[in-house]
Amino acid sequence: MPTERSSDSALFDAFIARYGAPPTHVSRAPGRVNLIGEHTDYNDLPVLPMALQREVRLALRPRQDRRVRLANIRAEFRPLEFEIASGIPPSESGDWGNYVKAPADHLARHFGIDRGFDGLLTSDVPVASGLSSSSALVNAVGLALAHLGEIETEPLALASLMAEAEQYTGTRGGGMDQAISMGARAGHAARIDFAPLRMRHVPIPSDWRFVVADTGVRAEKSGAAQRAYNLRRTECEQALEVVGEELVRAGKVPGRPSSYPAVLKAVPHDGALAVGESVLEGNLLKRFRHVVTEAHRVGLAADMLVSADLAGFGNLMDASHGSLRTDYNVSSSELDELVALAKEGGAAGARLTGAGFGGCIVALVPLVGVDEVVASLRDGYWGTRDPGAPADSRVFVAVPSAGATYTSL
Ligand code: NG1
Repeated sequence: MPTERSSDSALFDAFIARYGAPPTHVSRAPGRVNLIGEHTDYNDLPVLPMALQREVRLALRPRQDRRVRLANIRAEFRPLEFEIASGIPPSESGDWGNYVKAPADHLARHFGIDRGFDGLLTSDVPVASGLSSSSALVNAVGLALAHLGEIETEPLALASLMAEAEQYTGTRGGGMDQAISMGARAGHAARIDFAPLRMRHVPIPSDWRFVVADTGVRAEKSGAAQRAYNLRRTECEQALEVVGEELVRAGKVPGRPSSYPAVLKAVPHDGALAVGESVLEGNLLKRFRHVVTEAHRVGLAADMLVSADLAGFGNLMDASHGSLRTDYNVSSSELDELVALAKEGGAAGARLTGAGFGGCIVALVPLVGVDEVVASLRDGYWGTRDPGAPADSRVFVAVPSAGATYTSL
């Protein structure tokens, strides 16, 4: 788990040692923690994440040709070389190189970019932990390629392109991670809506803290977790189709609604749940119920963030976790254990964050209670499992950070 980001000087020294010349630019993109709104983004329903202080940092030097040569400062990630083109052959499933090829392939298709770079990267976003290390990498590389290709785009437009680009890796993800990593504002969370992508920044009250704790169980998006994730998306699409047909039959809409927002416009929240319960069963009903109730919780939570209602926001996080566990079936015994420990330590609310199947939880804690919650998570979970692990990488206080930047050295 890459939990130690190298300092800039160590990164630059290693760059010179590798390529014989100093880097000229740095592209950086943060990971994120999603506060509430899980598995809603690919249904075009809202989310409420914030960017983290943990990030991918890419030092680079432009080339005059189409070649990309890229290495990770950690030797276990094999160096990568390829030519920018539309239709870049993917590396084997799960290889980190696919998160580099994804933006190159997509920007070549859309803008014909043809300028490569030599690069070296470092990251302290834990991999496969629900903190979006993948989109941080896609964004850092995409931002660099967009600059080298002299593409004029707004951050949110580039984020949309990066969300499309990441489909190259085989995960049918939504657009939350690329959007918050590209567009976040320091000190703020953001309510993000989709189709079209919109972002409303909301300041986080000064006495609220979000504590992140890692189960240490990796949810690799190349194997079972990817299949389970993609299956959830398909189930949501199937549920939407059945509910849409029922709305037409009942005369509530003239034609079958093609999206969840269209369903919720025709029959808001309770109405949608009632229709779902009348025509769906089994997993399709469970998935539909999670998605509709979670979207409702996001709306309420964004308002509670504005009114600094800590107890109310915490209750919504608890409800979100319950729904993800029983209706969406993406929690695990380790995630449930961390959630319980956070609550025992005094958290106002706690839930799994990201896709689930392992990874991290996030807990909302009043500033005065942070030490107790952190101690409960560290001692209660990590104390018995892996006492030697660096404490900061397992349980940490999230700092609401700014989005991606590209700078000349
Ligand atoms: P994580 O947990 O970072 O793998 C994934 C998706 C998001 C979103 C969440 C669940 C990608 C890149 N990210 O995030 O779009 O659907 O799961 O809310 O696929």
